[in-house]
Amino acid sequence: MKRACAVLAIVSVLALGGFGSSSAVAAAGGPITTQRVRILVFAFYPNVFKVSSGATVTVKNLDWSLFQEPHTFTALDGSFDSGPILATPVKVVAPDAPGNYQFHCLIHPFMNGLLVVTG
Ligand SMILES: [Cu+2]
Repeated sequence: MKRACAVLAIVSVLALGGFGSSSAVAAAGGPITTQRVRILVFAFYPNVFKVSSGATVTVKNLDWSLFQEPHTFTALDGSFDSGPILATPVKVVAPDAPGNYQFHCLIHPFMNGLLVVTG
């Protein structure tokens, strides 16, 4: 029970903005060319985010060190697929075409989110 509480506390901290901040350029209204995504306890942080077309999304799997659990960052329509993410972060290039791209983990489809690509 103590362990479960500790994990929940970590998730809460991360969900409240520990990860996923966009670049300073984005804050000024310019293109969002990079985005960091973390996977922790079978969830993406952030799980809804916006980038410019062709942006680089770097996905780090923190569950690898916790559980030796692989994950993927994969568009439902096949537009992008990280392949298995283990200890080393994987870079994925966002699609060129603006639109909404639902994504999930191929291994754990209940892990999901939405990537919004702008022009
Ligand atoms: Cu997974």
